[in-house]
Order: sequence, then C-alpha cells, then structure tokens
Amino acid sequence: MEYSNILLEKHEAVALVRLNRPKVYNALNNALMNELTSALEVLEADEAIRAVVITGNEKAFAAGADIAEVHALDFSRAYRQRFISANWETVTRCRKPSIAAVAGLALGGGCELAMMCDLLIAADNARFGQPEIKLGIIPGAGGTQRLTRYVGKSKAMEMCLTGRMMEANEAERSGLASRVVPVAELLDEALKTAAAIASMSRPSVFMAKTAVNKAYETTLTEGVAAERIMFQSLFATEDQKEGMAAFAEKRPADFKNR
Ligand code: CO8
Repeated sequence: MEYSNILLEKHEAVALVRLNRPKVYNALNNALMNELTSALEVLEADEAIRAVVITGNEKAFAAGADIAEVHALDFSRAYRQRFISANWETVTRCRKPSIAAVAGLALGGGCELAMMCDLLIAADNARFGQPEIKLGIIPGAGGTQRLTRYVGKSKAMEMCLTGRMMEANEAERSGLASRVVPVAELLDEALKTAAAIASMSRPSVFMAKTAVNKAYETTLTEGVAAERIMFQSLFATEDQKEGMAAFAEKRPADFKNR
C-alpha cells in the first residue's frame, strides 16, 4: 500500500511510524487509520522488526478523529461500517511491543490511540485530553476504559466530563506516561527504549507483554496463574540457558529467540 498520511522508517529492528497530517494536527481520518492498519500488519509479519514506535510531530501526536470527516456520520452508517472497530484498534492486536512517543497534543482519538500502545513516553510539551464531551459525544475508542485504568476514576471522570487536559508531568505522576523527556530528545529516547526491547529474547518479550496485559483482563489469581505457566515455560527455551550462562560468565547474552 502507498502511504500518504503516515511516514514509515526502519531503524534496524525498530519501525518508526509517523502520523503525518501536520496541517490539521494529525487529525485521524479513515484513510490514515487504514494506512496505519496496513503498516502495522506488514510490520507484524516482518521478521526483522521487533518493536514499533508511533509518533506525530512536535505540535501534535494527534488532535483526535477528523471532525470534518465524522461530523455528518449517522448511527446506521457508524454501526454498519463498524466505525472505530473496523480499523482503529489494530495496534492492540500486534504481538510486537509498541511505544507511543507523544509530543504536543494527544486529544480524543489521538489520546486513545496513544493509550492503546504498550507504553507511552511523553515529551515535556505533551498534553492529553478527551474533549469529546465538548462536541456532544463521548470517547469511543476505549478512552473511558483505558484512561480510567491508567489514571484512576477521579481524574478520568474530570477529563471525560469537562474536557480538561493533562500536562506531561501530571501524566507521568498519574501513570499515563512511563516517563517525560525534553521534546528534542523524545524520538531518540523512544527509539532507544524500543531498541532495548528488540535486543531481548523474543519469546520472553512476547510473554512479558502478554502477562502484563493479563492484569487488565482478569482477576489477580488468574493473572498470577497465567504468569506462572509462562514463566515456567520459558525454562524450556535455549535463550533462558544462554541468558543465565551469560550472566555467570559476565558477558552479554547472545539470544537466538528459541
Ligand atoms: N479534526 C479535523 N480538523 C482538525 C482537528 C480535528 N480533530 N483538530 C484541528 N483541526 C484543524 C482545524 O480545523 C484547522 O483547520 P483549518 O486551518 O482548515 O481551519 C487546523 O487543524 C488548525 O486548527 P486550529 O485553527 O483550531 O488551531 P489551534 O491551534 O487554535 O487549536 C486544537 C488546535 C486545540 C487542536 C483545536 O483545533 C481543537 O480543539 N481541535 C479539536 C480537538 C478535538 O475535539 N478532538 C476530539 C475529536 S473527537 C474524537 O477524537 C472522537 C474519538 C472517537 C474515536 C475515533 C473515531 C474516529
């Protein structure tokens, strides 16, 4: 597929996807979400890629759904076309870890897309918000659910009911961002983090991601049970033997992803 709303770069084992509609703060239209879906599916199938960074530009990660495109939507069409379900949530189905590198505004569907990634690194100028209430709607791509899990009920309620934005430091304090970095260093930091993940043994990366995600989907007892069996199964891998031998021999591990 030809991409005109995103830019795709490869940095060794890390793919960098830039949302690229700068004239409209990277507003997310159907064409962009189709391209993002296609790119993520290609990257997921690419053996050489081990982690994905999604970013925007210094002014905006994304200012939400493209209001010019969705303002005339009606219920029947939204339902028939599986609006949002059809092409917005692909990143949540990727096995490869994803990092949202957020500078500037992450509003509405932009904030929701960032929250769908496995972790979120914020630039010091980042601002997060769910302003849908001001448009007479509510978040529709998981915002009420994921934001509440990240920052708790009180802050999520305030943001969803008033549209108040959260700045980068508050986002880090509240658990939405894993860390805040100067805007000029955002991409370097995100790519470095992705490269660190890419250097680990793939089976343990996949299982670590699956195990952490379990915490959001199940009870503590079931989550710990799932973690335990994944943990035990990793002792069947060559990489576990290599990782522990390398530690004992004081050398870097040479993982074979087996
Ligand atoms: N959609 C379409 N165009 C946009 C959007 C948007 N979300 N945001 C900005 N733009 C456009 C403006 O219309 C303007 O275009 P033009 O130059 O042609 O007039 C251009 O970007 C620049 O914007 P402003 O002139 O408004 O610039 P400011 O710096 O004054 O303000 C803001 C920037 C704060 C980003 C402001 O434009 C704004 O508040 N935008 C709307 C933000 C918003 O409400 N987002 C939520 C959208 S709804 C949503 O995301 C629902 C999610 C549900 C799941 C996803 C479904 C697809």
